[in-house]
Amino acid sequence: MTKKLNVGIIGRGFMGRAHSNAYLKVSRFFDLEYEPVLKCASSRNHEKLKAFADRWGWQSIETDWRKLIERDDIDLIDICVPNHLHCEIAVAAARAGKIVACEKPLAMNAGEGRKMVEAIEKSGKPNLVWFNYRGVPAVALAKAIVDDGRIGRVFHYRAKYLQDWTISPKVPQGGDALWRLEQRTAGSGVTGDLLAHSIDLAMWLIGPIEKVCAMTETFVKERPMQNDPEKIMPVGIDDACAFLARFGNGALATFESTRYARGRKNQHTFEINGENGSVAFDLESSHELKYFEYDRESRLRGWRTIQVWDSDHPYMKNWWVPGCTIGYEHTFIHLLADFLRSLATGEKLCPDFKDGLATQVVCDKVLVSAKTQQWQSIGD
Ligand code: SOE
Repeated sequence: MTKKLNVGIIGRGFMGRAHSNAYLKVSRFFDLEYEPVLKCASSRNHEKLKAFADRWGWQSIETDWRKLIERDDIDLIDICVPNHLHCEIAVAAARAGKIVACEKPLAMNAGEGRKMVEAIEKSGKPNLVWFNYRGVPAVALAKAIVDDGRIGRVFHYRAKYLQDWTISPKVPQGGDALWRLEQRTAGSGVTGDLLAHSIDLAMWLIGPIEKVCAMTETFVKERPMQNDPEKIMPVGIDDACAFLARFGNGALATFESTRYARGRKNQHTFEINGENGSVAFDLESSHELKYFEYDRESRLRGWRTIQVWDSDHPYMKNWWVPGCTIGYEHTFIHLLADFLRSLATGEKLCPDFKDGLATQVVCDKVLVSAKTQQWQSIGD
């Protein structure tokens, strides 16, 4: 018998759609004890909310998220609103005894993140941060290769997250769609928005980061406000960020992110070099994992490309026949499937608020380092 899990989602933008799709599909493709029910959607604008709820099959709507949290028929609150609202909503939801799922980055800064962890730990309720790229089958395969000890001691980690959509100074900041460009609502720029993904993957794959040394740049210093185009305001976020890192296990890393890499729409890559091998991933070819194994006969040694589309690859047996590729939206479905499984078994299978906080702390230190031009220790 499946148990129903009543979901209340807050936010109806890009992530509201990605998560709604995951709630709709997960039980169709994965055998799970818990089945999400799209119970209620919440956002401020009644007309837009109604259209969103109708399109995705949410059974009811609330224009005030507080009312949603007070409802007894809701088990899980999913937060898909701009970053500046995460903390208040998550703390209220935890106090109301709900399971809480939150989009990344966890918060505006580590201070808020700590409040969120404290509230959820006090409630004892399961929690999730949607670091969806852990759900890419090729990334999960890289994790299995590293965990199996196949590449041995890790020396290097190299990550890039590149986009190009903010190059024009005419792109406004703020409002519904462009809140990621406004410091008040986003907290930071590429550091919180994109590098948070890279940092989460790096720490999941390799272990904790010990110290960082960063530089950032804001190439476009002023932008019009989306809701008031006559108003030109300074830009407070980082457009680009690059940092060096040293891991606790001694590995060295470089991370780079920008929204000014012309031609790169969402290129998210990492390469890990170990004593006995290397793995490399590029989201632009998301069904592939490059793997180099050192212990082969030297004449035959070389990088190979694993097509991660077979039924014994992570998550793939739940989809189509081998060779049929899957895409971006599936990463959310996979994370959700793991989370629902963890609700049944009590195992930790997903990034939680504590992981979100660990990434947030690194993001904060990266920004401090860029400002002070000094190395920053993560533990301080
Ligand atoms: C930014 O453009 C963005 O939408 C991020 O906010 C997402 O987390 C990333 O996965 C895709 O790019």
